[in-house]
Order: sequence, then C-alpha cells, then structure tokens
Amino acid sequence: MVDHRISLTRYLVEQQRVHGHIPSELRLLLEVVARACKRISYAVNKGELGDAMGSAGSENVQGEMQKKLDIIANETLIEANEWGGHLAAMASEEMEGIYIVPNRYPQGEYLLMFDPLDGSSNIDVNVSIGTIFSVLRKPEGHPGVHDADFLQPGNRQVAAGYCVYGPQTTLVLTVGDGGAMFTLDREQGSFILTRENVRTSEDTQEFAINMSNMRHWDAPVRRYIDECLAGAEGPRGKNFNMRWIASMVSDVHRILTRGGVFMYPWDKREPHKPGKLRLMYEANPMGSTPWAGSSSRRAAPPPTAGSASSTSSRASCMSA
Ligand code: AHM
Ligand code: MG
Repeated sequence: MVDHRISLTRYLVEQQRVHGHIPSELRLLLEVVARACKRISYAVNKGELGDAMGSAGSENVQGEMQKKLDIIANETLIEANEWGGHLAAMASEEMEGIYIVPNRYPQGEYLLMFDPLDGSSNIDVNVSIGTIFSVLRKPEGHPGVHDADFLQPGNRQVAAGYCVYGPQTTLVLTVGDGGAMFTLDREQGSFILTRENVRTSEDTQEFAINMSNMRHWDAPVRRYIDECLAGAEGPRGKNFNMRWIASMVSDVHRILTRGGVFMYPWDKREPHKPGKLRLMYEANPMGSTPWAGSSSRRAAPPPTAGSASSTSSRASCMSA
C-alpha cells in the first residue's frame, strides 16, 4: 500500500527545495535534533524499566536538583549533534557553560540551545514532559565561538520548536513560515506531519498559572487573575477555566492547540529574578511557535522575545 503521509524528512526537504526557506545544513541539523528527541521519547517511555527514574543527586546551574532523565536527555542531544558539522556550539539548561563542538569534528555556523527535559518534576509521576530547542546563526566577523554569540534577541531564531512526551510524542517546529506538528509513529520510527500552519485561537477562556504562589505576586498580576476568577459577574464578563500541568512545554502546547495564556510571573520571593523560566531556551522558542504563520520568514517575535543579557535570562508570560 502506498503511504501518502508526509514524514518530517520530506517536510524539511520541501521547506528547503520547494519553498527555499532553509539551507540544507539547517535541514540536517533539525533532523538530528528530531532524532535525539525520538531517543529521549523512548527513554521516557521505558519509565521504571529503563533505570532512568529518580534523582541524579546533583544540581544544575539554576540550583535545581537534576533527575537522571535530565542528564540522559542532555547527553543524548549533545552526542547526536556534536559530530554532524552543522553546529559551532550548544547551550543547555543542564550545563553551566556553552559546549563548543570539539576540534575532532568540523565546526558549523549554527548555535543550538535547549532545555533537554522541561517539566522535570513530572518525570517520576508519569505526566507529560518535553524538550525545547532554539537555533541561531553564529554571528559572523570573528573566529571561534563565545558566550556572547548566543545573546541574540528571539526574533533572530532561524528555527525553534519543542517535543512533548505525553500520550503521544508530538514534535512542533517552526522555521519561520508557519508552525507544523508531527506525531511519532512508533512502529515506523518516524515523525509524521499531522497539522500544518498551526495558529493559536485568538479568543480564549483558559489561563495557566501556579495559583499557590498568589500571595507572592505583584498587584497587577493578582488583579488580572482576580478578574479571571470573578468570571461572568466580573469586569471581563466571561467565565475562565484554569489548568496547570507544571510542564511549560505541555501547558503551552495546550495553549497552542486551543488558546489561552501561560504565566510564570515575577514574585517577591526572589525579587532579583524576572521570573522562573529562562528566556533563551524556554520562553523564546516556546513563544515562537504559537506566533508561527506571521509574514516574517524568521520565527516571529513573541511578546517575551527581547534582547537577552544572558543565556539564563528569564521571561514570564506567553499568550495566544
Ligand atoms: P524545569 O525546566 O526545571 O522543568 O522547570 C521549568 C518548569 C516549567 O516547565 C513549569 O511551568 C514550571 O517549572 C513549574 O513550576 P512549579 O513547580 O513552580 O509549578
Ligand atoms: Mg525547563
């Protein structure tokens, strides 16, 4: 029987050949990222059978406890991507500094950033988690690669996306001309295009925020959530629903699919931090996919995207 389904490989080849959106190096790089996500998906799926559950007993650069799967996912992404010749360096939530492609491999012109396993607190309780990634071009004009090369605003991303490991494994990708969703066909071992030109719904009645932090919020955030809670009788004249998975990748995937707002606002506990989430490998890439389909050829700038002052700068809100 002829299979008319469109694989990720074919989608990317057509983005390169027919639409001229991406150079072949970027296409190959994205294929490698997707392959790494597939491996992570299999590791996540094994659960207790894979000796990958529980804490690794170490902390990451943010001072958060690392899970074994955080480390496995990080290593999987590095090992898959370091030898291909498309990358100059990588940066990850789980690594203190940037990872420069070793001399034994050719150096490419792209930079890859990732949160290898977002929503780590959900790993051991079998709730959806995911990988987030963002691709930048290394600035020209100087040899080697430095931390500062990564500090580019969100609208400079040349590709961005995420993979949700849930009841299905779904890869969402944008190369700046519409978001596309792919579902992993486990029998064939390939990602199959399941939705194209994904746009978020403009209207919504759902919000996502960790309500247990309410007493720490600033007054405007509190007022906004109070208005949502007041429902049809309140100033917004509408009933709102709340969801909080505690995996941003899954919360934002829901919002991309059916609309809503996701917030992790600044709060009084750590006043020097603008919010819990990281701008470069969480907010910028996640903020780019819902805005896909804009006239921009690049991943379109989300409200969160701005000039970054460090790879771990934080950002706090994403909406439909
Ligand atoms: P992580 O990258 O270490 O998993 O942390 C980020 C996660 C987000 O996915 C999620 O929205 C948030 O942290 C949940 O925080 P909380 O546990 O405070 O609800
Ligand atoms: Mg994260």
